[in-house]
Amino acid sequence: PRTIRRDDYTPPPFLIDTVDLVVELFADSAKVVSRMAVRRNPAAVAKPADLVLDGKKMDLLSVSLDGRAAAHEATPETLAIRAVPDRFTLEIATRLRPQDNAELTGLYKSRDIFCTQCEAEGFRRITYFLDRPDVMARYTTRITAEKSLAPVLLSNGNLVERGELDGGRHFAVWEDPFPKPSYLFALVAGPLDCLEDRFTTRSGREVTLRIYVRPGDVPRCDHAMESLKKSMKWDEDVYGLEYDLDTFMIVAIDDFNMGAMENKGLNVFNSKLVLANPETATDLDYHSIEAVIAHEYFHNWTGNRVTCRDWFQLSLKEGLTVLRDQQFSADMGSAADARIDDVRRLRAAQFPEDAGPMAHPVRPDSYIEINNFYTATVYQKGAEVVRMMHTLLGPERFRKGMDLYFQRHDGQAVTCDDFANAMEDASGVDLAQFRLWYAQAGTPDLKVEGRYDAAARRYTMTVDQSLRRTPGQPDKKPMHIPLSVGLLDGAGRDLPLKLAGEAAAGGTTRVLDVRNPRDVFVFEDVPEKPVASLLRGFSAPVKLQAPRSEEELTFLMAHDSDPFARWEAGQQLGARLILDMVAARKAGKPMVVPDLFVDAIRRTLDDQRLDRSFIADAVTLPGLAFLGELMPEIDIEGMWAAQQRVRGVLSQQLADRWSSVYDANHGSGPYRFSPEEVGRRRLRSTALSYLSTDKGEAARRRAVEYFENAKNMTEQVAGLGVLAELGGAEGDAALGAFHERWKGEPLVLDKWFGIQARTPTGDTLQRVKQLVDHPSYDRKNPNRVYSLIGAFASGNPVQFHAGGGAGYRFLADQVLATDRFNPQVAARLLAPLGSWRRYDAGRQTLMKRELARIVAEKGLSRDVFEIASKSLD
Ligand code: DPP
Ligand code: ZN
Repeated sequence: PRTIRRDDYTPPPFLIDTVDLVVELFADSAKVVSRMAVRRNPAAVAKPADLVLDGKKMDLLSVSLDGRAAAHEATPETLAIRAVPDRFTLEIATRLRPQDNAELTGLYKSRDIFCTQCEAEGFRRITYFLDRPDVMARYTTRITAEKSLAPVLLSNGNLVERGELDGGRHFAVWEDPFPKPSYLFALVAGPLDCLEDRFTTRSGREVTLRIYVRPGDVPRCDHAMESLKKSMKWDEDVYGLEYDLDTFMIVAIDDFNMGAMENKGLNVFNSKLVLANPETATDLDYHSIEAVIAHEYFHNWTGNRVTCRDWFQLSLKEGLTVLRDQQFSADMGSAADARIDDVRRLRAAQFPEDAGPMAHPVRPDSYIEINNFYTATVYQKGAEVVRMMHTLLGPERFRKGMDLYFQRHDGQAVTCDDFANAMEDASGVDLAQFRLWYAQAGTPDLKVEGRYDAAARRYTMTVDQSLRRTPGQPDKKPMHIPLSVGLLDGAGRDLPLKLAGEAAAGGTTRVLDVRNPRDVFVFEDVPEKPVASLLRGFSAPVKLQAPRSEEELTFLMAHDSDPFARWEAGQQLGARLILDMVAARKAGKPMVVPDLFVDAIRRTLDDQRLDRSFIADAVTLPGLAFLGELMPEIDIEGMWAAQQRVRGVLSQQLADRWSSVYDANHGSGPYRFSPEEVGRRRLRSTALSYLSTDKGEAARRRAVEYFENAKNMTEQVAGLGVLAELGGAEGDAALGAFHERWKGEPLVLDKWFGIQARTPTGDTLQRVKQLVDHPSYDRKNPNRVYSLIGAFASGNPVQFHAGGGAGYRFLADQVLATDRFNPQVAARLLAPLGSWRRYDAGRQTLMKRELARIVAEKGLSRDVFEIASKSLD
């Protein structure tokens, strides 16, 4: 397969100004006629005689140029129109079979609903086109279908006409006034009901909002609709950005490879990110729905009005839009929890990616299959990069930069550099070195040491940065890293900060510009030896090493005024002692949990000033993915044993606390999705989980009671998770009861699959294998696959890496089977095998063996080939 390189970019030789599509839908096929106004691009470098369009997996019926037959030649992935004039109308007819399209890209059927997914390169499966984001056209779409089969016909933009046709058919014509790249095209047709609402923009535009779902699901759309209205208001308030069409539509689809898609005026969503009521959706679902509705809505400006020049610039829209949805979530709930959540995710998914064979810059340099680059690096680290600009510029100048970006580039397809230029020009802040964040892969290591000179009342902070080599990038340059710090006095109060050379102290949190392999920062007029609070708010996506004593960390846990840093101190302390225990275990010594840690957790539980979500975050031990990243060689059994030991000790020694937390947070009244109520439920289920650690009779009784009395899905799932881990008769009974109750609700059963796949104890692999054959499982539905196979391979390291390679073999078998019909999903499953270098020699051999078996397979997709082969390199 061919490698596509960023440096090879050239402007398109032709432009397409308008596209008139006629899509006729039938039970067993679809016919598409596309009429395009094409002209040569004056900015093109080359002047080829032929127009070469992208296209695959369809039947070409006819081609005509200015109404006459045109000389053309088709290959499996292109269509060349010979010797074309400078300006012409091209008409192409194709036939496709949406009902056989299991790749879920292009035009496909999700049960009885026709829908499309065109990002990144799906439009070329609908018709031949210049399927690249820098070709922007105005679309008119006429859809026809049998009325009884597809009463609702939708596409982008505004509905301009609809009516009846002969033979029980009908039609609708949609016109999108905004030029857009083909990846934002969408079409939906089928039996759908909708929830309708209105929103008035601040300049007085009346917008009709519609959420389309399967008949019967309308009562589950209220939360999505509220989330949409909040998002629209927030974008006006915070960024001055208004919606620009008369209608905004969301459609929920059951078979969807990703979370959701921001098609202009017609967002298509995975139904799990739309449908919610308290009986079927958890707090986490409510939260995800709010965040993803916001994300896709925000794309209307950051992605649609201003789009990407080429797919290497994907983070231009994704990093920026993730940052915007993170800011939104922070404003809707607790900012501290939101930030902790962002960082947890980054560390669990992106840090391992940055340390593995698929490590790539936020703006990648090459790819074989672009679908493999919708990654944690492009999304989450990309958001961190934009957030760092926000930190360096401050909120006002950042907003000026955004305004300038839209002023300059509205209606254009641009690059990450264009974005950085706008930020730089609007603020006057030099971002030359900062741009390395787009170019260099890998997570920087930051070493910070402090020294206090009592006589001079001076505190000196020495910061060393380094960046390890990553594939294709052996040598790295020093980065520009914003390091946010504070200094605490002996009573835990923030000291005013004055850097050497400054006339007066300014503020208690300062952002230091780290730019060199070593930087030294001197704070003056420091009255006593301070405790440094480092990387406040997680001001940069780095791994921080600082030689702080356990006492200093517990001090920060109790006093730091920055909630992120306060939480982080606990995580660092927890990680340190777990890793010490792993080392002790390996050396055949006992694993000891120091009293200091137990005391610190007890103080956190007793601190009346903290909100419940924060307490729940703070008493949750660092996860295995995060811990693994801190080890030279990942010792799964060691980490698991140590983590369980700490849990056991906390469970025993703080038993009275867990009991009282559990009792005090019982809650009453109907379900509400509010930060307070979510926090209460989280804290209570965290306590339940600690209370269940000993697996005793009392614990089992309590868990059963909690599960059986659950008043909403959040509590049911929490109870089921605990019972599944406890196992035995209670575990089986609860799993059986849950399935019996929810067998008609696939989205709820995903939780059932997921809990079983993530159970760290028992014979999980055997169970997962049985579940693959369960009548409620559907190997063609991405949500089922991610819930079962994905959860096992990515969410259950203890079991995945156990059993002498049986988990690896199972995953490889699933990848190969899935690759035959859905390469995107198959490639996503594969990631855990790529981390083989991080394990012991025995596991390395076993993991590589499976990767080699995959690479050797005939007829492998580009998607899976790229990940598997790069993983072996
Ligand atoms: N562009 C989508 C998103 O919003 C992904 N397909 O992330
Ligand atoms: Zn996005």
